[in-house]
Amino acid sequence: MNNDKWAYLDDAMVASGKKTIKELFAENPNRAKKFSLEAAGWFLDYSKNRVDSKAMKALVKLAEASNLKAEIEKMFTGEKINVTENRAVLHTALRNCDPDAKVFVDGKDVMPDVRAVLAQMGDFSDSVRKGVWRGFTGKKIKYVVNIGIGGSDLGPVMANIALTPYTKRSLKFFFVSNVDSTHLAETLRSVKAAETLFIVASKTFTTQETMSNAEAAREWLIGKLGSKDAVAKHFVAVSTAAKEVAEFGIDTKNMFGFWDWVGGRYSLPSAIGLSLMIAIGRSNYAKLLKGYWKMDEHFRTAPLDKNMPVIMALLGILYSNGYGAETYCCLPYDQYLSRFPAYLQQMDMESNGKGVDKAGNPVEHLTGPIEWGEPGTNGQHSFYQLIHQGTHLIPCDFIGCAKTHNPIGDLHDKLMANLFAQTQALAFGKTAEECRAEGVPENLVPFKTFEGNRPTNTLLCKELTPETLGALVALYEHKVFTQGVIYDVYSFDQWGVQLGKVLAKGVLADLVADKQSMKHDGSTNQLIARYRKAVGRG
Ligand code: G6Q
Repeated sequence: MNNDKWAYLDDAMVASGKKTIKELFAENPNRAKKFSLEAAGWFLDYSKNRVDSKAMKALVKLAEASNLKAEIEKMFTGEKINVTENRAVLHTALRNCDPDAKVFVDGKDVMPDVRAVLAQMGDFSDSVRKGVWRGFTGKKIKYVVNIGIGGSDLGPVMANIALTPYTKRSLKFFFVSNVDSTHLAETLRSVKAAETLFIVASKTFTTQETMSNAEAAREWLIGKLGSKDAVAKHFVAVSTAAKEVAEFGIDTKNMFGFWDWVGGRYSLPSAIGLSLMIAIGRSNYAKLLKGYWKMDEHFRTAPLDKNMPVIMALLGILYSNGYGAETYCCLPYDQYLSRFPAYLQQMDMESNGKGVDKAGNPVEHLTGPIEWGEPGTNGQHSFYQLIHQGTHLIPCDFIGCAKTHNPIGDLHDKLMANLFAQTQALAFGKTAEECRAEGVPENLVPFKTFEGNRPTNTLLCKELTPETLGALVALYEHKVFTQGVIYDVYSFDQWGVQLGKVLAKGVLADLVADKQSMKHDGSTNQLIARYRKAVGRG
């Protein structure tokens, strides 16, 4: 890896720091056109950023010096780029819509298996949607409960909400993730056992939260329907672990497989999307995959300086490592995208939240940002104040759709007006002179002045559809990939998640033991003792 590559970021900073966004627009009236591009149904306007052509060129050099093109090819062609887990990274194969495509892992073409599972999911979804699949007592399925956590939950939840207009409204969907019994209990209060299908979604089929919830749901079902035989009619599994699935009591005929080369947070287009396919139907699901694929193709083939995920990645690096911005904000102006920021949070923070480079040395730069966000316009009435006038620099992505699925009067015009106006206010601010010209009393001028020069991207599509949603997810996946390549970190492992899991086992043993071991640190021992006393085990 070329360590001198960071000099390109210095070059970009020199160019970037020369003029404010306002000055850049004054200098070049065609700026908006120049710093915009289209891909896979999305339009990106990145003109309200602190960049000119020079800065962008230097940033693209940073990507080139990181061998980005070669790294992209390694991912798409199944090289084992997830080195610490010795795995290929092939979520792109899941949505490869080319009927002749072949993608090899260890000399085996994975595409026939990908297509076979998709067909199996399609047949199953059809049978649930059409009422052919019946529960133990012969009733049709009305409630679908996905039990999974992390990558086996966040994608299905996000997409189920995002594609609500495409869902079969007579079916009700629930997602149970938390090992907090309230999550399962409240869900079970809303469903009827004889009409409920549980999808146990777990790549490993060993995750504590998911297996505990699945076992509790199984006991509840058996209790309600009075027979163990009911399990086969009300439980299916999405997993890579056939043995564990069979041990749970699920017929492996009703297991939908995927592979170790699908990372949890990248698994929405795998069988993990089964609940979504049941909700929106197989043809809409195919459109979702097509959207992903279009963005995949764009990412793989477009030159770096016209490549949407690459440009967004480079701008992110400019602000984090050039300007020291530690956070990044995603602001969808579409209620259906309300869980998109949470979904992105896992995608980005679990992928690039790493402190050592590929050689195992501590990194000397910031890696993945702290991601957060809320749908607009709600955020405008809470945290936007800090983005406008606070001391932190917070680059933001604004996401909007030209058409709404729910036209009511002029509400959508108002929503979009707010989106555009926010990016305007952040970029151009308001000077003291402008305040005075408006008659703002002198003592209030400092408070009503907006510095501006706050960078934003605006992403627009015609309408939120399965296809545009797929493309949007792929856009961010590849942005995160690009940043990981430039940061020189392994983006596809998540060792940081493991430690807490292991320690929780030791703590649990102490919570339920006859006698507390006192083998932990002073604070943890005290907390355990307090808990034990409160629940009568003291
Ligand atoms: C995602 C992570 C993590 C994972 C969950 C659930 O990339 O690996 O969020 O998805 O821990 O794992 P299982 O699907 O194995 O239950």
